[in-house]
This record gives sequence, C-alpha cells and structure tokens, in this order.
Amino acid sequence: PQPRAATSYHTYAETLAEIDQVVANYPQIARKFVAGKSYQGRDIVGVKISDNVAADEAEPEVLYIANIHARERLTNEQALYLIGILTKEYNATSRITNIVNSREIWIIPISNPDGQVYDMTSDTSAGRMWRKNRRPNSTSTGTDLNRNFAYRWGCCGGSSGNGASETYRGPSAESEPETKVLANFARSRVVGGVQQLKIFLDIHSYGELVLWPFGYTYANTVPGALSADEEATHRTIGRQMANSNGYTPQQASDLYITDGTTDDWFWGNQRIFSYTFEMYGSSFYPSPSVIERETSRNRDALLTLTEYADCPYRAIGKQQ
Ligand code: 0X9
Ligand code: CA
Ligand code: CA
Ligand code: ZN
Repeated sequence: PQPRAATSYHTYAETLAEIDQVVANYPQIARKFVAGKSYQGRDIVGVKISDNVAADEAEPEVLYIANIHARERLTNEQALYLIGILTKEYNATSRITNIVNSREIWIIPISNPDGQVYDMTSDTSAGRMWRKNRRPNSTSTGTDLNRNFAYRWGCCGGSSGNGASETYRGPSAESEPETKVLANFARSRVVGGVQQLKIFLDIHSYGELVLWPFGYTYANTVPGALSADEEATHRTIGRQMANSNGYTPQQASDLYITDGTTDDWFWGNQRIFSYTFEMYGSSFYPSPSVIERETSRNRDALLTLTEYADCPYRAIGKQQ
C-alpha cells in the first residue's frame, strides 16, 4: 500500500516539507535539526526556534516532543502549530517576540516516524491504530517507547514484558533507537555540567489531561527525587495550563500507573520539569476539521509553559 494522501493530517513526508518551508522562510529564528535515526533509518527531525538561532546562547531551553505514539495524530499537528505561531508571529505579537528572544525552544513533531508512517500507510481511510515503534521483538512487533525510558524501568507493573502487548517495555531500558535518540538529545543539552533544558512536554492524545510526575507511584512526593517544592511547582504550573485549555490537571499516576515513561525520566533522571498532555478526542483519529480548534486551544498553555523556563519555581513564589 502507498502512504495515504493526507487531506489534513500531515504525513511524515509532509511534516518534513513543512519544516523545510519554515526554516527557509524564517532562517534567523528557525533551524532544522536531526536528533538521530529511527530503527528503519528515518530521520527524527526537529526545529530549534530562537533569536540568533545558529548560536547556542545562554538562554533557558525547552523541549517539546509529539507523536511518540504513532496513531496520536493531533499531536504532530500541535507541534506544527507551535512552530507556526512562534515563527509567523515573531516581531508581530510582543509575547511571542519576547519568548523567541529569550528562550531556545526545541520541537520534535514526530518522535516515532516508523510507527507514524506505518499507521498512515493503509488502503482504507482509517489508520492502522498503531502505537509502538516498528522494531521486531521475540514474539511480535514494536516496543512502547513511552515504557522504554531508563528511570524505574519496568519497576512497578506499569508496563508489560510481553512483546505482543501495547505497553511492551522492550528488552531493556533504552533498548529502542528512538528512545536512545530522545534521551541522548536531552543529555546533549548538558553544557558545562548544567542541564540547559528547564521544561519538557510530551504531547499525546486523547483524554484532555495535563499530567506531571511521577507516574510510577501514587506518592505525591519522593524523598531525594521529588520534594514538596518540586511537586508544588509541577502542580501549580500544571493547574495554570489546565485553567487555560480546560483540560483536567492531575499527577500522572492518577490516570494509571506507568513505568519507563518520558515524563518520569525527564524529571527523575534529568531534573527537567516535565509534563504530558493528552489532547482532545474520543478516538485517535478525530475529524481533521477539529485540528485548528484543538491546537489553538493550547496556545496560552504552551506559551505560559515556555515562559516558565527562566525559573519554574516562580510559580510558587520561590527562587529555586
Ligand atoms: O499511557 C501512556 O503512555 C499515555 N497515555 S496514552 O493514551 N497517550 O497512551 C499517558 C502517559 C502519562 N504519563 C505517565 N503516566 N507517566
Ligand atoms: Ca537565542
Ligand atoms: Ca543554550
Ligand atoms: Zn500516547
């Protein structure tokens, strides 16, 4: 089968073309980067947005990723929307000009390109309902990349050891090329011993939720891993975003227990304030007619989150 012609949801190829167009139109503030390759050899591509984008400046950095789960189509659109407003509105909307001038924003719209291409390669108008990556395992195909991260991997019944499961955690932590690429990218942002990324958001669908760590435990705080101030900061910013987008704010484990997720690793391992969004929908394939409404719905939440990168503890009235 051929890749289905996208009427409105972007295919992988269309996403790359859109990224090329943006960096061609806004070379001073938008730059393409390739974080690495997927199992099948596709580029995992992102856009860096900042003033003097070619320079690594001493500005707080933020990482947005989407489509780690293949079928969650609105999430790539959300990432492209963010790239769109940050570029088009630069020097037009003061809030956006200020953000672009004072932050370095890394956006990876399709974190799981093999899965995304497979999901969209179908003879029917529907997708294949694919979630995982496409690397074969001993019983089936695919690892759930959002169970493969190296923080409390497989610890707590929040993932499966069965290769056929939708939440298969893989044979070992960071066993999957896509997981490695994302984790290596985060590690590459440690400059002079200091992690430059201050905020991380992993965009999923669906459920209309704003989630924060931890997912592996119901405990709100964990000695040595999530202090009361750190929890309160996550919660306060999370609630603030939910106030603006109408999602439900909660600790990740209030949804269900998970282990090896992005959000737990970015906080637990890297101490980057981290969130997961679950976007709109009652399926993974809402009508493309909702793309504009459901991506612009997060405008204020995403800008607010990016603004907090200078000092997330501001949210609770502290310096750190
Ligand atoms: O289960 C997941 O990976 C996410 N939900 S989804 O329906 N998009 O698959 C939620 C992950 C939220 N984060 C944690 N629970 N830590
Ligand atoms: Ca800059
Ligand atoms: Ca920098
Ligand atoms: Zn998901």
